Amino acid sequence: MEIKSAAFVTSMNAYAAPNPALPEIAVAGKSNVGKSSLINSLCRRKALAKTSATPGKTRLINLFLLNGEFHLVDLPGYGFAKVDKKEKLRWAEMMEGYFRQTATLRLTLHLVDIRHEPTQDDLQMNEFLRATGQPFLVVATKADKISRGARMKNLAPICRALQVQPWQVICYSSETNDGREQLLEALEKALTEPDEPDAP
Ligand SMILES: Nc1nc2c(ncn2[C@@H]2O[C@H](COP(=O)(O)OP(=O)(O)O)[C@@H](O)[C@H]2O)c(=O)[nH]1
Ligand SMILES: [Mg+2]
Repeated sequence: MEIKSAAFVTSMNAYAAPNPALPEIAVAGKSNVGKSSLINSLCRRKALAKTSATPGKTRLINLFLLNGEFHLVDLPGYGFAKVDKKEKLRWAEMMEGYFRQTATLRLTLHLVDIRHEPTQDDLQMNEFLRATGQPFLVVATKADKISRGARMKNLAPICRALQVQPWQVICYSSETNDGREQLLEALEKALTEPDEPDAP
């Protein structure tokens, strides 16, 4: 799949199904893991999604329209240490509301930093995706920050924690666009074969 066009649609405090309700791909992960950067890299745009060196900035659900065909949903990040209880609750309500109300979600990209073991929050996100039966794909971000040789070693604890196989994880770099083709293929598959039944 090629990304021929990408446009910002809207920012929402609480998810309301857009009209028209196109297929959706959601991007979830910790604050600062590289969600906005991945969206920009995927769309080959410098500042379509706002990136920030300061974690915890994106506290809204941002919607982007790609190829006029599907929505990319930039979900608010979690795990930002400085937020208070009220803010955490607000985050949980937004996320819960999103997954409850979206009827067209095809795939959630769960981003984790390739350099670190998943946090308690990452594990909770993983459990949530499994519990709700959402198809998800683990994307290990900032792959340019380690050597290629170190990838497998770094992936091992990530795979163990998130209960996926190394070959199911896409290593991604928004700096070098490494992993971009592989991710586009996965998106195309998710968008064109949404109801593929599980193997018997
Ligand atoms: N080296 C490197 N830095 C990255 C990559 N992705 C994101 N970053 C940096 O990490 C910080 C947070 O990125 P951002 O996309 O705003 O994270 P978000 O909070 O998950 O949306 C920014 O300073 C980015 O420049 C990557 O693939 N490689
Ligand atoms: Mg962001």
